[in-house]
Amino acid sequence: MTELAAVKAALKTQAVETPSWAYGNSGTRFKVFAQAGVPRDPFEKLDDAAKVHEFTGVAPTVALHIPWDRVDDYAALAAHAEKRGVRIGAINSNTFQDDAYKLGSVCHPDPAVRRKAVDHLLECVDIMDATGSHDLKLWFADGTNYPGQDDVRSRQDRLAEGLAEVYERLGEGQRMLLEYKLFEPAFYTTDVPDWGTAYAHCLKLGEKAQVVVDTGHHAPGTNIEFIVATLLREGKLGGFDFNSRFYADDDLMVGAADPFQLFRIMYEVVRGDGFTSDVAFMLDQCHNIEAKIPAIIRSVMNVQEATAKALLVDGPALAAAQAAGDVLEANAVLMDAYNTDVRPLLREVREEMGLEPEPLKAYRSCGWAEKVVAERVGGQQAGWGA
Ligand code: LRH
Ligand code: MN
Ligand code: MN
Repeated sequence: MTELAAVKAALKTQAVETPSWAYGNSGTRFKVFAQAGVPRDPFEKLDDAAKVHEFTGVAPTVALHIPWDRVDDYAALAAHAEKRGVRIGAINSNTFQDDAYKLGSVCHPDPAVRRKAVDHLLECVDIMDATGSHDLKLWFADGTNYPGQDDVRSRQDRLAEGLAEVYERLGEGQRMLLEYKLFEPAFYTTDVPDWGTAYAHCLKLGEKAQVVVDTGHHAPGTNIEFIVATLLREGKLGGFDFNSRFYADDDLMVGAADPFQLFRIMYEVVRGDGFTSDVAFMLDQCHNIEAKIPAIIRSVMNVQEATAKALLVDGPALAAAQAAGDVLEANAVLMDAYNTDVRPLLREVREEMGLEPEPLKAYRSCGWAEKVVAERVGGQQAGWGA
């Protein structure tokens, strides 16, 4: 295979998972701007996700968030996905929107609340069984607002205990993906604030536990690609929640705020064989003011463009420059790849996949947006922000 053929082959097998909640109405804590035609239930979210896959060819799975996507019959939901040409991806737990969770969920000082939280996580594994999903994605809003509010060490013990119970329940081929976040909603301590804490818990739990890097969950200036490289080296990178941030957890389209950072991350993924291992490339975004399906298509394309550039890095030239201590040349090799216009290459890749070369143009002219605006009245909110 020529080098270019190998790049194209990698791009064709890329899989970006889209989040069900990105298809629903969402907003900030100040206002949810409702849009016409948004899905009214999880089945319709899958219909929209299928459109993203139809026009990009690389978005075959859809993450669910429970209870936002609660249905009576999960097997029916999975069958619906299959009929539309997509599959159910990660099951995201939600232990942050019940009154009971004011002081935390799995780290709560009251064992009854911890029980409720762990039961919810176990329910999520049941949903994985019913839908064929193999990833349980855990993010905890747990933390404290004031020094002294609770014992930091005891909270870690409670977390470890809860995670261990859920870990034991995982079946063959199922994973637990633990996501960290620096702050919010807790403002003093967060119980899983960083990759180190997530890594320590995952290491203790075992092979089926891995870390999720949400690109919006770091302090400004954090070198995320270094974290990616480290986790990959340790076999502990389970996946990404991709999005962009300008300030905090902004959940904007990935690659919008800092495409160079996305390229650097994807380069470490390529360098660490992340494409051949089981890393889940998920989006975790909210489209508050922009049209949702086109925004998700744009996001998938942004990931593709960063990936294409990362794949184009001239590895031998880079290694030679690095070995020679040629700082400027090494940097130039990387920047050459970053500055390549990969859009013609991606148009070619799509045509070879039997797709329209311009996914956004193709989507806009397919009539889906007009159809759902006419048919769907009373779109569902993504779950928060009201
Ligand atoms: C938390 C988070 C986590 C949740 C999602 C809705 O900020 O990133 O992944 O499940 O947002
Ligand atoms: Mn996330
Ligand atoms: Mn987030």
